Amino acid sequence: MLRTFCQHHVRPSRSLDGCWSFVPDCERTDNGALPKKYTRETLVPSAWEILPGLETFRGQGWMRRRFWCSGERPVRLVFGGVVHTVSVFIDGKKVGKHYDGFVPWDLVVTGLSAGEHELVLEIDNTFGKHSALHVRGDHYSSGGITRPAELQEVPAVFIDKIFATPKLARGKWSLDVRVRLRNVGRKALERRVVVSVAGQTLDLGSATVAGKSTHELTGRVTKLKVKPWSAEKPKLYEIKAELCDGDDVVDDLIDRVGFRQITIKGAQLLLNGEPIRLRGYNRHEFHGHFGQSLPVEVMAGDVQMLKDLGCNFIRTSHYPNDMRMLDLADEMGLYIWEETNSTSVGFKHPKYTEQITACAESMVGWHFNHPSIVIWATLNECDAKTKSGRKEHGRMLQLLRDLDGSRPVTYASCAWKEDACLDLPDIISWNWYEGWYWGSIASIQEGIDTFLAWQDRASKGKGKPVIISEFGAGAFYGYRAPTRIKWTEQYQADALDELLRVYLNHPRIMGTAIWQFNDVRISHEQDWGPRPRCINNKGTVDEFRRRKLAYESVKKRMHEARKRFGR
Ligand code: ADA
Repeated sequence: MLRTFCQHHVRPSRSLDGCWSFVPDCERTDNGALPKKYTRETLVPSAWEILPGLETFRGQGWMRRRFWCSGERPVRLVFGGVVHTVSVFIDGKKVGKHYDGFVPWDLVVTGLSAGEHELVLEIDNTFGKHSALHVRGDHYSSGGITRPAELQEVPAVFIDKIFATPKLARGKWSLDVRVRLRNVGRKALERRVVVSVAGQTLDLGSATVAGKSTHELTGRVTKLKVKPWSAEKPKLYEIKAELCDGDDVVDDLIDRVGFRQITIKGAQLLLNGEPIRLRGYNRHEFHGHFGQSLPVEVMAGDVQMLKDLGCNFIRTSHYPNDMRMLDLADEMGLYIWEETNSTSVGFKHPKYTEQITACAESMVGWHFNHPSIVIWATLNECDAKTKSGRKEHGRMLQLLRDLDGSRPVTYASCAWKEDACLDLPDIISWNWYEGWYWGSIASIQEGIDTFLAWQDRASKGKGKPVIISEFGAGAFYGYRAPTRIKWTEQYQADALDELLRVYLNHPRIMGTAIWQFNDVRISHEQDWGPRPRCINNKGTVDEFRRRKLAYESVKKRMHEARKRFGR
């Protein structure tokens, strides 16, 4: 299942998860366009690095399965994530392609006859001119169908997306709703849309949708009697859009909304008018057993651990997350900063603009309704110093605002005093590694005080809310020594204890995201001294979720802050 809940009562949909045949290019013995022989059976979703012999495989792989359709309607294939460049073939004919492993995407195929068909995905996880966002770096770029996939049978005009924005005015909630219809046929067709949410029904009226195009119907649901959503009390409501042809309901889409509004007042972040402080972690989708394709059980376990730690916040470093993770955050209550797939990427890469723009559009388009997402972000540690870098930061932040004006936007900077973009975001976010890459545990307080005093005195970011979007220290799981030196679990525990003592109490800091929740594999092609085992070792838990000593220091500080702050 793509989500943790059922999205259709009317539209037939079937999971494409399960066993697929697979052949990587290093095992191919034929040289036709598509393979004739497949060497392995593998599970979808999964990362191909879990297959014996392919632990560091980077190349092309083909995945094949059969599917059945009724032949009565167009077939829509929806993929939660395929890493990272993919071409799709049905019965040997290319029907579509996609780039970027961290966003959902779909493909509609018309004219398929009733019965069985062959589906083949040609997947490429290599780096190069074709890939601006998946690059070698401090997290791994996997390969394969790493998130769930689904087949739906849709009518020629179907409901593509619901965009719902809750608004709070004078203590009353309303919901602005946009429903996007998509016509994959040639003929213009008239359809009506009815939306229901929290016991209210709103008729959005009818529209004629021209062939091969989309059309949006809009409306506002008022007089809602609803409870607000917050990380502490995550109350969700189902929103359902039904598509009517005369009196018949011919298609539907169900999503969920939470009534919350995130605003900024001076240097504060407000949720439903009340100040909030974000306390939590950067988290990579990675596990020692499963690579970059996490079973939902691991996601749920992570959320439970984060709650146990007293956290209320995750930064989805450094890419859009699996929709099931966002569903769990909605359900169990976590605030999310979600960001585009863009860490230290080069703006001059030939595919950069096209691919990052598409990534932002897909991220906001598919994840729009998650109440847990309270911040959109982009461009982690990219060029924020030069004129051209400033232009690109401005373009991307504006793009996010244009796609959704209801959430603040930011980017995480390591350009510090040379950052030329601080007037552009709503929130200033610093990756700041005092006590690890520079300074010492003893200099943490003075280091941040001096830096933030500069920010508020001399920078264009003065007075804006501040998030310390990365800070931390490395430790090898199991390396304990009375010396408490760097890389021991003790050093990490001491450093996080002091970092959190200072940052969680700092009057200027509205959000803290420790780098990082779990240890994460990095690209093996990256020859980095400080990454033994090809792992970034700054996790509070290791890649198997085994707790390091720092777990207890973090838990103590986070709970203290939660009690002091009152939420
Ligand atoms: C950066 C980067 C992270 C990670 C971190 C580290 O700030 O954003 O992805 O590489 O440093 O561990 O050094």
